[in-house]
Amino acid sequence: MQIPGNLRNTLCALLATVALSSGCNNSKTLYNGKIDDANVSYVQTFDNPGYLTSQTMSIEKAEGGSIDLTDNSPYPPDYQIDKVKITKDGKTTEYLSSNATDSAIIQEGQKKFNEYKSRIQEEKPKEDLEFLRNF
Ligand SMILES: [Ca+2]
Repeated sequence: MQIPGNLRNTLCALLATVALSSGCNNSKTLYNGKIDDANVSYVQTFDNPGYLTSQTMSIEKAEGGSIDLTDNSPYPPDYQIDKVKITKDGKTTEYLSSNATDSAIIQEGQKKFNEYKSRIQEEKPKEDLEFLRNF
């Protein structure tokens, strides 16, 4: 079949767009809700074959301030925090595990990550049961 040049270019651009968007990282929200007085979200991102590439726990306190705890996992994910982002008083500071001077912050961030991860494991089934009952 002969396809005119212009149409072919359009089709190629369209296919490239589809290929590009399907090749983009996917993210999955494992939790998005309230734990005590904090809004918490736990999101994992995956590359195209479906390998976990990073996960971030974001915790925002009602009285102000938020933290993002990110595990930029090598394969397989190690669940060890690599980045802590602290936002308070309108300022954001990032701390990295690769930076030796940031180790106290990374350690504390790891504690929070573990703490909120187990809180999510407790809260999520309760919330889902509630949802199911009221469905
Ligand atoms: Ca890691």
